[in-house]
Amino acid sequence: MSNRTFTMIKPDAFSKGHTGAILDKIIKAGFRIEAMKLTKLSAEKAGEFYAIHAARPFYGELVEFMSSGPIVAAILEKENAVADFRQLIGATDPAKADAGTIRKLYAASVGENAIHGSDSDENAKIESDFFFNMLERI
Ligand code: 3AN
Repeated sequence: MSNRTFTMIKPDAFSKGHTGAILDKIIKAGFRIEAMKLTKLSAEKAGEFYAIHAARPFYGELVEFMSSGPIVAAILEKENAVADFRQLIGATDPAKADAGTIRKLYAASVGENAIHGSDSDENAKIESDFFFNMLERI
């Protein structure tokens, strides 16, 4: 699964109409879209996806936000995908994100931060499998 990462355009960025601009940046940065879907997480599914953060004080807020509206989920392919994509999206807190990164451009706060990117090859595979089956990959 190396050379692949998983992303979600989060409900804040989707509802503000940033999906097209964000996908354009991702493609221009050299990522190939291997699978993609517009979907909406139930609170139960969002809770499952973020189960690793269940003990964190912001977990309830995170689950509520991630199930509040449509998201775009995708599997992306590129050499060194996980690290390169984390660089493209910028720091979790948009105030600390580098100029030109997706979070700097489109995120409002650490909670509503526009986009998700897997933090390891292992999590990229787990997260991709959470959203997509084999037949949905191109
Ligand atoms: P990243 O998404 O950059 O890997 P994580 O894994 O630390 O960041 O956090 C996962 C998600 O939890 C973040 N994308 C963000 O939406 C949310 N989050 C992280 N820290 C906070 C916080 N202090 N308050 C609210 N939400 C947070």
